[in-house]
Amino acid sequence: MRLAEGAPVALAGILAACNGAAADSRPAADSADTADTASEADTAAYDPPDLGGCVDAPAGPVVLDSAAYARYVGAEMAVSDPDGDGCPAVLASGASSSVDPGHAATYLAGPPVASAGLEDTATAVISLADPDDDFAHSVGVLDGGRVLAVPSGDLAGAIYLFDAAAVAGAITAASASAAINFELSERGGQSGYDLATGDADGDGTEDILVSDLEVWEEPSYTTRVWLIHDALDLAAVAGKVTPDARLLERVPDDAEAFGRSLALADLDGDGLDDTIVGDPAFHSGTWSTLQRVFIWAGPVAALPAPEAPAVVGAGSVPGGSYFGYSLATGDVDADGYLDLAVGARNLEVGGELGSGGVFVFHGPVVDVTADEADAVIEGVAERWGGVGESITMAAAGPAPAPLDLVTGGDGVHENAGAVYRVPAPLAPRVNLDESYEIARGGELEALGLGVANLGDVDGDGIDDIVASCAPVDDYGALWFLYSSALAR
Ligand SMILES: [Ca+2]
Ligand SMILES: [Ca+2]
Ligand SMILES: [Ca+2]
Ligand SMILES: [Ca+2]
Repeated sequence: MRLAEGAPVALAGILAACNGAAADSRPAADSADTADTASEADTAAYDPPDLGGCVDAPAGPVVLDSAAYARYVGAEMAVSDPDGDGCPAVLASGASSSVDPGHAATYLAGPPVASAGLEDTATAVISLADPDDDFAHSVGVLDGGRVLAVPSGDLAGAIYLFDAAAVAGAITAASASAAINFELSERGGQSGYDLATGDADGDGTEDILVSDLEVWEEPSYTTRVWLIHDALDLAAVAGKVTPDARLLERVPDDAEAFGRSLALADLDGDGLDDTIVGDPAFHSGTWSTLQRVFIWAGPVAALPAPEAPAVVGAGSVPGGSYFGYSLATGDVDADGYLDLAVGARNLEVGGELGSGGVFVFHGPVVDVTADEADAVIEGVAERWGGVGESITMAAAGPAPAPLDLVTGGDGVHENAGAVYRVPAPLAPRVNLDESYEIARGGELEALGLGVANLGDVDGDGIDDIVASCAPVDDYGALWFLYSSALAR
């Protein structure tokens, strides 16, 4: 079933519990009580069609729950197919917490056909964190299959690279084929807060962008982004290497969050990847108006430092909206130019602080402001709803079809969280409501912490989505939102 173009996706009413079975009951006030039994009955009765994909999806979301206290599992996600079977899996980084430390790991899982435990289902678990580590590590994919993982804690300051064939079973730093060092601040911080891969210097090989966020240097937080060239050459060197890494920018005074989001993509349309760094400025003691996205036009080669970058500014978006908190790139309007989506998870909508939203700019994108956005998606008017926490784009049909815009709002419905899918072609202004929901979390589950495009794994021609949730005082989970399953 194709999603109707130009109309809200009529997939509302899907409810699942982070720690329970999926159910397709309406999200009514009493639905939580009946979710488990309804799910079992519906799943048993449903005989899914063979669509020629990797999975025959049962009706409704398929949920992999973590049994460890990994609240932020899936805060960072990448999609890869390390075993080469043609069916992509998700690499989801997780973090432990002070309540139950020692479980920070990156899981390789899915695509599943039934809800299960994440640890039972994962085909690989990469553990790099020290036992006291609080933070997720970033994850990425290089050269189509090799896995990059960036820990914080004792192992911070290096990107560990695992050959695709090695990404199976229990994995530690000792299994890495290489460790690429980057210089950390003496004060540490959230090393590897985000990571992106692409060809920043235009030499035909992939490079790595990695950020080091929340470094406290009196009187404010300092954040840094490193660009590491020639990652594959470095990967060929056994053991630790220190690359030609460069500091893109450091902001010692403004308490910025430079590097909260990163991307490498050709936004100005010259065929060369551009280096994109989001700075939602959320560390300011006062709401900063400096929230923005920087774009260095490729090629960003070796030293000397690049010229002043182009800026996607917040325009009249009020300070404190966290414009630049999240980023996604893709050709949403199918005109051959990549487009940019910028999340502002704290945007005020309908008088409600923190409702959130997403701004979409059609490429070529150079110097623009949010006031010139080609599409504005406003979150549901709910205080701290957080729409724009996460963004991805997803095809609703064979290329070169326009792309749907998918975004998570982990605070909506009083922290149940939800994932929204806005169908292509994007209207200039979209006010999200329940008709755009493709999944909604249960009580305090904070679904929508992360979203990623899995590709079309159920074979119906429509890209499928994986989303993560970070429940309050509970365990995290990954939700697989197959288009063929949600359309019923
Ligand atoms: Ca390169
Ligand atoms: Ca370019
Ligand atoms: Ca475009
Ligand atoms: Ca699909």
